[in-house]
Amino acid sequence: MDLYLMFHSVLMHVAAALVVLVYIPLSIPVKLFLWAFVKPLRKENLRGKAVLITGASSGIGEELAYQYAAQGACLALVARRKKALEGVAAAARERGSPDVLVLPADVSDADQSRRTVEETVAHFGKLNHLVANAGIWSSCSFDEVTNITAFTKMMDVNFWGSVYPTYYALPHLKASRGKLVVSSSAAGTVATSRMSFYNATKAAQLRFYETLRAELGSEVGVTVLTPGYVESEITKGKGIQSSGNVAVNEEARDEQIGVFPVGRVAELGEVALDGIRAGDWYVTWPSLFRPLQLIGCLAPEVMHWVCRAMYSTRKGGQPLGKRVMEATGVKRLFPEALRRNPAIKTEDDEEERDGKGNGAAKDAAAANVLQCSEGS
Ligand SMILES: NC(=O)c1ccc[n+]([C@@H]2O[C@H](COP(=O)([O-])OP(=O)(O)OC[C@H]3O[C@@H](n4cnc5c(N)ncnc54)[C@H](OP(=O)(O)O)[C@@H]3O)[C@@H](O)[C@H]2O)c1
Ligand SMILES: *[C@@H]1O[C@H](CO)[C@@H](O)[C@H](O)[C@H]1NC(C)=O
Ligand SMILES: CC(=O)N[C@H]1CO[C@H](CO)[C@@H](O)[C@@H]1O
Repeated sequence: MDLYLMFHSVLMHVAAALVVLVYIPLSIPVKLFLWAFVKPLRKENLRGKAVLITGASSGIGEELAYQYAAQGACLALVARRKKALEGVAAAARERGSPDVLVLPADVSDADQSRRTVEETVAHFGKLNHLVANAGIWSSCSFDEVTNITAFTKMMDVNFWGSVYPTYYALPHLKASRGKLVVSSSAAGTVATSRMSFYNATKAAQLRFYETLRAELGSEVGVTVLTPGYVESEITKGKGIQSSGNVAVNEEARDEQIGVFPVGRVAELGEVALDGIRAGDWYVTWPSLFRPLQLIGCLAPEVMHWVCRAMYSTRKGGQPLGKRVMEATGVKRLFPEALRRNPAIKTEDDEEERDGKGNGAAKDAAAANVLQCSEGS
C-alpha cells in the first residue's frame, strides 16, 4: 500500500514538473495565437439575448447592465433597492436595451432567487446569461469583531446569493447554451489581511464555479470575474463593521486600500463584457492584480510579509499602507466619484413619498455593509 501511494505521489510530482517544463512553454504560443486571431472572431452577439444581473442597483452590476444594454441585450435587474434599480433600468433603456425588467429581491433567500429567474423566463421566454454579482464587503481584523454571528450574512449573500440563482437558472441556461458569469474577487485568490470573511466567501464562490465549469463542460460557459479594487459603493467604504452593523466607513476603506489604485468601473465593465462575449474563463482587472495571484501561488511567504508590513498595526497607530497613502497623496488618484461623493444610494425619498418611513429599505441599503467595531 505504501508503495502504491508512493508511486502515485511520484506520478503527481512528475505531472507537475511536466506542466511547468513542457505544457507552459508549448501552450503560451498557442494561447497567444488564439488571443490574437481566434478570439476577436468569436465574440457572442448579444442583441435580443435575455440577461439576468443580480446586484444591479450600483457599482459593477450597474455598469455591466449598461454594457449589456449597449449591445442590445434585454435585461432583468435584481437587487433589494427598487428605486435605485428603476434608475438603472431607465439609463439602460437609454443606452439601447430593448426591454428591461426590474425585480427587487434578496438573493440570499432561495425563494426570492427562484422567483427572479421564473419571472425573467416568463417575460422573455428564455434566459441566455446569468450574472451573479450581488455582494457585500467587510474590512476588519478578525480580533476586532464584536458580533461574530452577524458575519454569517456575508456567506449568505456572497456565496449562497450566487448559488441560489445559479441553481434555478441552470436548466434555462442549458436550454439556451448560455453563460454563467460570477463576480468573485482578486481577494478570493490571494491572502489579504483584514478581509478574512470576505476572502473566504470569494474563495468559496471561486472554487464552486470552477467545479461547476468542469461539471458543465461546453454546455454552459462559466466566466469568473476576479476584479481588484474598482469604484463602487464597496470602495466608497460600505460594508459590515466589526459590530456586525452595515455602514459606510471611509477610514477602514483607506486602511484597506492603502496605496493600491482603484480602477474606473466603466473600464472594468468594458473589459469584463469583452471577456464574457469571448467565453474567457477569468477576467482580472485592473491588470496589476494578475501578477499578485502568481506571487501568492509561487511565494506565499512574500504575500505574507507584504500583508504584515502593509496592514499590521502592532506598533500602534495606522497601518503602513494608509500612512504611505496620506504622505504621498495617492488618494488624489482615486476615481472622481470616490473622492467627491461618498453618498451611497438610499431609498429615503421613496419612503417619504409613501409616508411609510418604516426604514426597511434603508435597513436593506445599510445592510450591505458590515462594520468591524462599534462606533466606527
Ligand atoms: N468594487 C470592488 O473593488 C470589487 C472588487 C472585487 C470584487 N467585487 C465584487 O463585485 C460585486 C459587486 O460589488 P460592487 O463593488 O459593485 O459593490 P456595490 O456597489 O456595493 O454593489 C453591490 C450590489 O449587490 C447588491 N446586493 C447586496 N446584497 C444583496 C442581497 N442580499 N440581495 C440582492 N442584492 C444584493 C446591492 O444592491 P442592494 O443594496 O440594492 O440590494 C448592489 O447592487 C460583489 O460581489 C463584490 O464582492 C468588487
Ligand atoms: C449580532 O448580530 C445578529 C445578526 O445580525 C443579531 O441578530 C444580534 O442581535 C446581534 N447581537 C448583538 C449583541 O448586537
Ligand atoms: C487571508 C486569507 O484567508 N487568504 C486566503 C484567501 O483565499 C485563498 C483561497 O483562494 C487562500 O489561499 C488565502 O490564504
